[in-house]
Amino acid sequence: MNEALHPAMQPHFDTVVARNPGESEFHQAVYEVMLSLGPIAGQRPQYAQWSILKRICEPERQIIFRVPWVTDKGEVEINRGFRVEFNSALGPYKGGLRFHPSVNLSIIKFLGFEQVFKNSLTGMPIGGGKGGSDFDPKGRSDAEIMRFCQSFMTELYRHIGQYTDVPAGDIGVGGRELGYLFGQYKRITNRYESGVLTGKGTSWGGSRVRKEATGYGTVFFAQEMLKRQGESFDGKRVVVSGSGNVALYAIEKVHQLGGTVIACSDSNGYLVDQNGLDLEQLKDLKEVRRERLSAYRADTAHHVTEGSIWDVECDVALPCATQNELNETHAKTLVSNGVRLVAEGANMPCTPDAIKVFQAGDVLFGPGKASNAGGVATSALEMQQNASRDSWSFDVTEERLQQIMRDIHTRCVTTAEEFGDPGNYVAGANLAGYMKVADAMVALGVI
Ligand code: NDP
Ligand code: 2IT
Repeated sequence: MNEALHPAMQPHFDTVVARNPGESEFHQAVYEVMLSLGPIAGQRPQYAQWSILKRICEPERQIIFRVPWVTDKGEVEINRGFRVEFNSALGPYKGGLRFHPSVNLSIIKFLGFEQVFKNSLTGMPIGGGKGGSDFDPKGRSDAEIMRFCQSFMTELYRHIGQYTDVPAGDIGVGGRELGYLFGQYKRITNRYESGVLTGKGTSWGGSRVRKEATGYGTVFFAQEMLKRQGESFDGKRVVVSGSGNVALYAIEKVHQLGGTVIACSDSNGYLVDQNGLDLEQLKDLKEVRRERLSAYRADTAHHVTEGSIWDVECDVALPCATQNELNETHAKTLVSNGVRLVAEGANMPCTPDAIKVFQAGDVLFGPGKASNAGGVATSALEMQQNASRDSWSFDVTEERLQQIMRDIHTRCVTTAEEFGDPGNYVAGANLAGYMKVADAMVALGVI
């Protein structure tokens, strides 16, 4: 975070740091948005009117709660649960739940803050929020996962609702966890309120394409970026970090568009196969058997536990694992290896210094707020289907997703041009996302 902020933004940023001590991820997310907002200062005085910037950095509500549960051995474990309801100017709070041992208030606040602008950028009527727990699902039995989810929802249920706050999945929370969470909500409230959670199974109120949406959406967004340069995925060598929900379906869409994914990773290392990864084997490994990548078997593949996945030479890099997984050094390696495009499938995977390296190196860079918005956008489509008690086909839903990603791309491009920074997707996404929320906040008064 070396680049100076606009003088009108710096005091606001200093206040955020002082009011939220020690929350480095949250500071970083605020810094990245404020860095892009410079051109607004002076040009759009209406946003100063009701101190929008000051209010937008303060979550509307922050909930922290105890989650007690019993292991298979009969021991009592205690975890911490979070839900940060960040901004509801555009609609009910919307955003995922993350179960990972690293989760703390700073991480949930950074994710909630990002979500506000991402959701705004989708053009759908959804506010922003995020939640989760420091619970570690790795190595836990199915029964333990169920008991944890039930205990988590026993507190969370009082804060959520289809018109209030609509959680979904994120790291460590997929279809299985959402099932247990929804079951407990239904039991406690005695309501089959489908629209209270998204990412549900398709047989009990879920939307087709939601599982695939974040990965597919990221690749659709990257496809638009390439198209603008007269290029396509055809023949491109692609590296995708992670091997979870976002990564697997990014790999699937790249393969469908004629590219070859030659590497992916998990927290124990990375897998390289210059002939292209076998997606069916990966899905079986990760979605069914819940195993480590080291269990993958192919004659031409090798598993690496040293160095970084970003050492692998490629045309396109899609970071789809976690925040700050790609730093300045990694970015320099990618640039010197000739990378053409980087699009974030994860939230804030590239550090600010890495982004500067890409931009200085003329690499097309798609920020997560824009490129990974397909997941939450399809969640909004799921809410739409629930509200009308309807269920759309895979093709219809995928077409809607692709159009949403095209629209987000156009919004980023035209806003960046409008503010005199053509081709800068970071500026375009932050400015467009911010203005829509800010307009609504001005209209709704000081609340
Ligand atoms: P999953 O839990 O399905 O997969 C996460 C993947 O990232 C796993 O391969 C995991 O490896 C790896 N990973 C997670 N944390 C770390 C870490 N600290 N260090 C190294 N590797 C790590 O999560 P998702 O695929 O859903 O989420 C991935 C990213 O995408 C997150 O940033 C999330 O916020 C973002 N995102 C998700 C959306 C969604 O709809 N799911 C929507 C938009 C963004 P391991 O198994 O070894 O832990
Ligand atoms: O970061 C994200 O956008 C998500 N984890 C998905 C949120 C959602 O409500 O679908």
